Parts: sequence; structure tokens; C-alpha cells
Amino acid sequence: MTKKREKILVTSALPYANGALHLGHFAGAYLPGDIYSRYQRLLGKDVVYVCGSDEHGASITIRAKKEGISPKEIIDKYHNLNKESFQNIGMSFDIYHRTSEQLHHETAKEFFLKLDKDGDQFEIIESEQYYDKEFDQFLADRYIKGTCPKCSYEEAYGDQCENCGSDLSPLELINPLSTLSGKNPELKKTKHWFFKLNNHAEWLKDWIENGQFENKKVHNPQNWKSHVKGQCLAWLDDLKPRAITRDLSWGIPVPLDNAEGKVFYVWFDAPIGYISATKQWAINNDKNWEDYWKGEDSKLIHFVGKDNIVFHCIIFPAMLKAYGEYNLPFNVPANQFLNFEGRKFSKSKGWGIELHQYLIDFKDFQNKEDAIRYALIRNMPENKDSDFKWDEFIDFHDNELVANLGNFINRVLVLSHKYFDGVVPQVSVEGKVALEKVLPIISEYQTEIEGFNFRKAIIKFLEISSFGNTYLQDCSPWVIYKSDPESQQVKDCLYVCNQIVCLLSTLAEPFIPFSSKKIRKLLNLGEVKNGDLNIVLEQLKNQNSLLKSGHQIAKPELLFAKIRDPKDDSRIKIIEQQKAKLAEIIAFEKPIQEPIKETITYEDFIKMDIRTGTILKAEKIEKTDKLLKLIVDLGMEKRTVVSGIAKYYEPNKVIGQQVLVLANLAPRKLRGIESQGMILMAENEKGELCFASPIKNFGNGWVVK
Ligand code: B3M
Ligand code: ZN
Repeated sequence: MTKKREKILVTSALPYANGALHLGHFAGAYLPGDIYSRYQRLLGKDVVYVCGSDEHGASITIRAKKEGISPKEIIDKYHNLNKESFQNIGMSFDIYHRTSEQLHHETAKEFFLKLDKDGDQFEIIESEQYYDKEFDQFLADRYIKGTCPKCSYEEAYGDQCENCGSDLSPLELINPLSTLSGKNPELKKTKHWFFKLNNHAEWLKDWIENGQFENKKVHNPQNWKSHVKGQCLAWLDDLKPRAITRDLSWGIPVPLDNAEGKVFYVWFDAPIGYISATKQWAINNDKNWEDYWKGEDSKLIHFVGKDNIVFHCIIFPAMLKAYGEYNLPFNVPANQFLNFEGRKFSKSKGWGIELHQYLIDFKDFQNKEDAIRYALIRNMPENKDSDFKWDEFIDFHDNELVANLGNFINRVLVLSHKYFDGVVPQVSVEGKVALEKVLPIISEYQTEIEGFNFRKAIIKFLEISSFGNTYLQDCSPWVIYKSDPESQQVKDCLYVCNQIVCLLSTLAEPFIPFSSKKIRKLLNLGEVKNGDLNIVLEQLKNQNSLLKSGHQIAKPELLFAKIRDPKDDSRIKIIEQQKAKLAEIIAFEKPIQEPIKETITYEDFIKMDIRTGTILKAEKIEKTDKLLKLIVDLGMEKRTVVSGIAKYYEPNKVIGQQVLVLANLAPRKLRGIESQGMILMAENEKGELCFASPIKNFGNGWVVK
């Protein structure tokens, strides 16, 4: 009897179809879901990986207004853009659905009606909300701007202040303004449906903290990330009923007679979007969606960024429980945020890079998809925020993908062709034993992926390739072959190396699927298939071949090419262009201007004797990291000057530097050294000092006037 395959339903947050995704989104909620799904498929699990566009809510109508087109045009535009970028970067969704689809509207309505029929899930509350008379509409929180009551920032939104991060309600804003008419909105009575989330606090706590649900252990809380649990438990202390309807014209109409003009709040219908996506997938593939959502042998895993944790760990589970029948999420391994070159991604400032733009800018870059996937995994914000840097991107690529993985594979292929015409050689019984050493590393690789530690897992992957490199180097078949071309040691070595290359092609697939495909092609093998990792493990444990002796491999080809290549600057140029874009943004930023000082007279000015000079000597001063002792040639004499530039300049870098010196400043002692003047420096917007010496090649002792 064949064992029933375990089902895993994987979701990644449904991106709003109001803009393009950037690398931070990709690293946060998508790449990890893809790695996990691909890995579970390799183990032969019955994986369904769903995603799609979130196409409702004020964020869509606001963008439509900005671009001067209809909401429908907006969602079509960004749905297609994001869907295409995902495809091109190798996301392996089984379906990429849309919440504007009829099937989703029906599913969300049905869900609501079941909860409504229950009688105890919702209450209708009447309250006063802001209303724009000119536009004849109630204002969603995002449509109201005003002054933050906490930090006085004047551009705070009705739901949040982006300056101090406070959660706000529109009524708290000082001087609220409608973003539609620009006028002060008025308050008007309206009623809304509230989900009584507070009724769910108790079981939610037991479920999150202990993994207990309805007298069953449904997950192990130790496998949940601590930052996820922490955020949830803080919320659970203070659960209140939450409005799940809005007065908007864009969205899913509330299917009740007494709810005219109301639509569902976007966060009510969006997670139901995972269900409708699964339904559509099941229709397309002749499957039963309920097996995945309700089956006892099915696990639900949500991949999201940290800003979506409460929706996936508290609100949606409460909705699922209120409905009944559904499984609760087995885990929500949310990621923290990725920053970009030291700052937050910002669309308005142009800081960061969008996924589709990356694919365009890097179109001529060999392995662009895997290069970025690899760099983002190596630096994934799994448990704390992390920072993407182009220099690190280059290092990961050149030192790891090229110098370790690519180099190993290439050497094996080249040597196999050189000695055996590309045929995997016969191996001796003792020869195979070396392969046993990879088993514990594979096992660690598996543990890390299963624990959602993808950074560690990819290092384990690399460790196998390092093992291969070391093994090959230790054998040095090129030495033995010279004296004995028939040597069994040479055969054993290249047999083992070929097995490792084959193993790497499988283990690479969840992370760098494009390279996995290429390696397979070089080995003359088809693409990795579902269940392949099980087969590979079985073969290794039984000392069977992954690649049989006698198997013909293809001609070697380089998998990766270095970015820092002295003979070909095409790749480094692409990156330099990216850096130049950032430099330009910084250059155009308004520096924080110091206010102009009090007016002085010409007489005041000419009191200063500023001379040109050259630094002859520079040394650090003990017990301070700020000061350098400089000897400056002022033409007619040499001066000792103590200058506070040690943080910005190494002593040996400033020798020969031409400088401007205030030569008639009264001497003073600093750290026991008499400073006889002052070097003029300019301070940039970051507070760093650089030499004020705009003129080039001047003589020493010239007077500045
Ligand atoms: N669209 C928010 C976001 O893209 C929201 C996620 C919905 S997941 C059901 O971050
Ligand atoms: Zn504020």
C-alpha cells in the first residue's frame, strides 16, 4: 500500500495590485515561500502554493486617482506586472489568482454569511465618521490626513503616522483634511459590521502559546519564530471588535439588504483570497480544495512580512475558527524587513529597486535570477531586519557562486572530459566511502530548511560544494594521472566528484532553480522532479550511484562568470550604474542646512589669515580616536596642527594633501600638544568632514582672500 502523501498548503501574502514589488517584499514573503514549497516538493509532498493580487481597498482607489485612471485599469496593470516579475524570477506558485475574480467575491460573501448566520460573530455599531461633502462619500482612514497628536507631524494618515509609527484613528488627527477635496471633512453617522475578535482571545492564546486547539496539539510552539509569538501575545492582551465593512464604492458588496453602499474591509476578504485561489487551482487541476484546507493530513503555512503578522496569526485564524471546519495555520514564519543600502525602501524617494526593474536592468547579466535569489537568501531578514548592499551582492556572487560552487562543478566536468571523455568512471568499493561524509551535511541542510532558517540552509548547501573542492584538491587526480593514467584512485575521485555535482543539482533547486536546471543539463540529466530528494537520499544511504558509471555527461560550460573580472567589465558596470542611481538620489537631497550665522563686517573677515599648505606628516594621537597630529608646510614655516579628522582619514592617506589653514588662530594645547592653527574642513549632510581645498595644485603659503 502506498503511503498517503502529506499535504502542504503554502501561501505568500497577496500583494496589493497598486504598485510594483521591490526586493524587500520579495525577500520577505515570496522567496521564502518559494524555497519552502520547492523543498517540500523535492520530498514528494503534495504541495499547493497559492498567491495572487489583493485588488480591493483604499490603496487601489488612491493609486487610481493619482494615475488618473480607473481602479480596474490599476489592478490590471499591476496584477500583470507583478505576475510577470514573479514568473521571471522563478516563483513556483501553483496559481496566481486575483481577488477581483467572481469566484473570490462569491467565496468571501459565503464566508461572511455563514458567520452572520451564527448570530454571535458580528455586531453592528453606529458611530460618527468623517465624510467629504463635496465628494459625497465617507472617507476611508487613508483618505484623511492631518497632524499627528503624538509627534505633530503634519502629514499623518487616518490610520497611522509614518513619522513616529503610531497607530491612529482618524478622530485623533488634529486638523483632519480630506485627501479628495482638501477640505476639513465633517462627521456623519454610519453603521458598520464589527467582528467580535475579543470573544476569541482565550483560545487564540492557548493555540499560539501552547499549540493547543480543541484539546489537540496542533503545532509545536517552539517551531514558531519568537518575534512572531511576541507580536501576537502583545496583541492578545487587548483584542477589540474590529470593523469589517467600509463605506466605499470599490470592493465586495456586503450581501445583506440592510447594508447598501457597504463593502467588506479589504483585510476581511484578502485572506479569504487564499481559499478562493485554492478553489480555482482545484478546478483547473481536477482536485478537491477542501482536502487542503480542511483535511487532517494537511498543513497550512503562511509566508508574510512582519507587518502582516496579526492578520495571519490572530484575525484570519479567528475567522476560520468562527466558520468552523477549517484547519488553522500550522506556522506563520514571518520575516522582518529588508533595508536597502542602509535605508528603508522608499518608492517616493526612488530608494531601492523593484523586481521588474531589476530584471530589466540586469537583462544582460548571466544568471541574474539566481544571483539575486542567492544574495537575498544569504542575507534574508529571518529574525531581524537586514540590509541589502550591492557590494555584498558582488561578494556572495564572486566568492561563493563562482569561486566555490561554479568552480567545483567546472573542474569536475573538465577533468572528466580530459581523462574519461565525459563518461562517469568505474568506482571501487573503497572509493565510494568518501561520499558518506556528505550525509550529515545534507541532514543539517534539511533541518535548517524545515525550521525556516534559509540563511543557514544555504550555507549548508555551500558546505557540500566546499567539501567537493577539498576532496578534489586532496586527491589531486592531475598529479596521479601523469604517472599512472589507469590509476583506480583517479577513477574513484572523479566518480565521487560527479556524484557530488549531481547531488548539488538537487539540493540547489529550492534556492537557485535556474542553476539547478543548468547543472542538470551539463550532466545530461532531465530537470529535478518531485520526490527526487528522497531518491537521492535513498541512493546515498545504500551506496548506490546518483550518476551511474558509464553515464555520458555533456560538454563543460561555465555556470557563472565573476562580476569583478579584469578582462570583462560588463557585469561590474551594471552594478556601478545601480550605485550611481543611489549616489544621484543622495546628491539631490536637500542637505540639512545650518542656519547662516550672524552678519560680520569685511574688517572681521580680513582678520583671518588663511594660507595654503601641504600636509607633510600625520600620526595618530594616543587614547583618542578623533585627533591626528599633522605637520603642515606653510611655505615660510612648518606648523604642528592637531586636527579632528581621525575618524575620516587614515594618517598615511593625508600625507601630501593640500589644505587651507587658518594661520593666525591663537595656539592652544590639545592632548598635551600645541596646535598652531586650524585646517579648514567642510562637513557633509552626514556630519562627515572632508578637506576644503577646491583649488588644485597650489603652492604653499599662498594667502586666501
Ligand atoms: N495586501 C498587504 C501587503 O501586501 C496585503 C496582504 C494581504 S495577505 C492576505 O502587505
Ligand atoms: Zn506621529
